[in-house]
Amino acid sequence: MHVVFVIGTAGSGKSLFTANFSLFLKSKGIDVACLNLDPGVENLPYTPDVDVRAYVDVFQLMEEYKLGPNGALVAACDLIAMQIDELNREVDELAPEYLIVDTPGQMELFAFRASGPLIASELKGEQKAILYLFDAVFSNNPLSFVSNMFLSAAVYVRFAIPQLNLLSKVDMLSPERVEKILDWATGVPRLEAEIAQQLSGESYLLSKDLLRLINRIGLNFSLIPVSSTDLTGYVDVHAQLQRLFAREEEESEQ
Ligand SMILES: Nc1nc2c(ncn2[C@@H]2O[C@H](COP(=O)(O)OP(=O)(O)OP(=O)(O)O)[C@@H](O)[C@H]2O)c(=O)[nH]1
Ligand SMILES: [Mg+2]
Repeated sequence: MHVVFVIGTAGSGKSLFTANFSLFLKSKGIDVACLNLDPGVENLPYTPDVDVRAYVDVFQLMEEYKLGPNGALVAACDLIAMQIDELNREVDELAPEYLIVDTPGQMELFAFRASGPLIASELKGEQKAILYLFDAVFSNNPLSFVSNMFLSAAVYVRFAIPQLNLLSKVDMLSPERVEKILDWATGVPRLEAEIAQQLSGESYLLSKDLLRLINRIGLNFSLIPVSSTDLTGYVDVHAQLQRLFAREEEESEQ
């Protein structure tokens, strides 16, 4: 089983991507299941095959422990980690080829607390990958783009799972803007030049240093442009996932 975690900032398109990418894989004859890990979501654009909301009720937590919405979400994510055997049992029964995992809207809940990486490592699956979504609208300026690179790098460091970076919602920008962002992703000097144009003094030096640091870590930020309304880029995401899983398999056999 291939497990694919879909992670990204709030509203970056995780749930719609989960919905449509799973339909895309099904149309290729692949057996797919969707797991919803977002305990606070009210409406989903797909029917999850496994749903954490069956195990934790955010509204009940708010009532019972007198928590606010964020406190209840934090508690819910920690409780999910305790239900991992149940989730694995449900997934085992389905035994899909691909399990697409839609993660909580508030990325920090999943990525930066202990429960997220624990859930990711305890979920069964021979091979795992993360798809990190760069929201195109939120990346449409060099400084926001660098912030997103940092978030993506932080996710990579937290999970230590092979990761692909996607530029989501590309239909919301002009093709020229999309090209520009894709170009920043692979050309740090060009991104640096844009930052130099927009900033000066301390802010410029700090951003430049941060960017060089990310570059030195050697992460690959080349982005796969996707749109979940036009369904563009899905073929590429699937191809790159297959390559990534094949590489993992080869490495595990060595
Ligand atoms: N135009 C456009 N809109 C999109 C795309 N993907 C998602 N959206 C819209 O963006 C909004 C947020 O999408 P979701 O899929 O709910 O994003 P999410 O990351 O799951 O959001 P949270 O879980 O609330 O953080 C919805 O209104 C979607 O219809 C896309 O590719 N293009
Ligand atoms: Mg969502």
